[in-house]
Amino acid sequence: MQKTALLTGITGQDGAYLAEYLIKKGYIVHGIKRRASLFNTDRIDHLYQDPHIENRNLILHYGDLTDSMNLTRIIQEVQPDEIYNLAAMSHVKVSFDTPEYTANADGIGTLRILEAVRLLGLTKKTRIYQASTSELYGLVQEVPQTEKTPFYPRSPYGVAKLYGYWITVNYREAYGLHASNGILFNHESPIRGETFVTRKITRALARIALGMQETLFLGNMSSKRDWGHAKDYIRAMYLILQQDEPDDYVIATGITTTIRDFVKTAAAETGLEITFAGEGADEKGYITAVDEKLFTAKAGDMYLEGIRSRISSPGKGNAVVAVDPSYFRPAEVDLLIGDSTKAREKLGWEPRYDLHGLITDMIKSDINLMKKDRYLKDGGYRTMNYFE
Ligand code: NDP
Ligand code: GDR
Repeated sequence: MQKTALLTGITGQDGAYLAEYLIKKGYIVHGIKRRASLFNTDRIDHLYQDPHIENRNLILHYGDLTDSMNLTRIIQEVQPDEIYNLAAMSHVKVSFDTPEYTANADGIGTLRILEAVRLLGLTKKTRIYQASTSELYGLVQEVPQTEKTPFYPRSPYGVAKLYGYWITVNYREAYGLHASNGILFNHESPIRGETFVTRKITRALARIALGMQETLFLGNMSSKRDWGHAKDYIRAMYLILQQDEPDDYVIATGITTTIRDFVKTAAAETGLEITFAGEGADEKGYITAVDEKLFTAKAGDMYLEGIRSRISSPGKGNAVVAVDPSYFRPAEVDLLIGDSTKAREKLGWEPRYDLHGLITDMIKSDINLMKKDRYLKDGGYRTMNYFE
């Protein structure tokens, strides 16, 4: 029997990878996209089929997590075997600017889906995956974090997701729904949103290498994150819904790295040695050496002269990384490191990428992307400024 899945947030990073994965497994995938003034289906364009052809395996519906009637109607029409609730206002810093909307979409949005499944009499048929997050741990109460570590969210996003987590548990216990939380630690990829720190770094380094950007401005470079590859993490979502019993699982690599070290490693991947000098808001990063052979292989020899001119001693010359305190958060999550023993033992889940593999993938893709911009610019065509 061909299975049907409904994905909220299908236009996002995880939605795009999961849709591709499920289609390859033979699913019919339905997705909810928001109405936007521009096309917002870039990440799933390669899967998208002309709506005029029959027997499509990817079908999109307009919708929004803040609209119960819309969600109920779509769930009724689709009668999904599995729902993956991936939609969210997912930016922690932005959640401080839009706390009410974040609570509505990320918190109550989860309730709307659970309640629609219940009201439509689908409790026995439809399994639900809730995209929970390591941001629940916030001010961490234990290192590393497991399924048993108490939560202490530190942002409107984290608090909204806390509601999403518990309402999922509550519907499971109260109504017997097959509803599970994946407590996923940060996961990144070449299609990660451009304003999350890893992608911001890999894109900026690619632009610096090609002579298109002077400086990368960052916020707190001392926080530590447990970063995995999104391709590995969407496999865990699928496995969670294939279990006989619903449950909650931590998905993480178990290795944590500072933002500063991510910058250094991503730069090294491009052939650039970055050395930091200074403290706090005055900390800056300088290109102190170039591995010309590696740089040529990654970026091309036509950019060598430009990058040589950026070499300087730490503390002197023109920095390529600087701090902009406007990126600091009103409350920060300093350290995340997950223990995914339960997922490894019960789901048989293992990540295939390590941090180095993730960075290689992201840098390669961003250099390609920025080369396209560079050619367009050199040809006199308009390109985006990408100001955040
Ligand atoms: P993205 O920000 O890339 O994607 C979010 C998706 O949600 C997009 O499709 C977006 O649409 C959609 N969306 C946002 N608001 C609404 C709304 N009100 N109604 C309907 N759709 C909406 O996130 P990721 O793919 O990285 O993450 C997927 C989920 O996992 C999110 O819930 C996130 O909070 C959670 N998570 C992510 C982690 C990570 O490291 N990536 C870790 C742990 C949890 P549009 O494209 O139009 O903006
Ligand atoms: P996070 O990811 O908040 O962990 O949430 P993000 O990449 O935004 O920040 C990680 C850390 O980097 C620091 N930082 C910066 N962050 C951004 N975005 N921009 C900067 O310039 C910058 N400089 C330093 C941050 O302060 C933070 O400490 C992500 C999202 O995907 C959530 O949806 C998800 O739930 C969690 O990961 C797990």
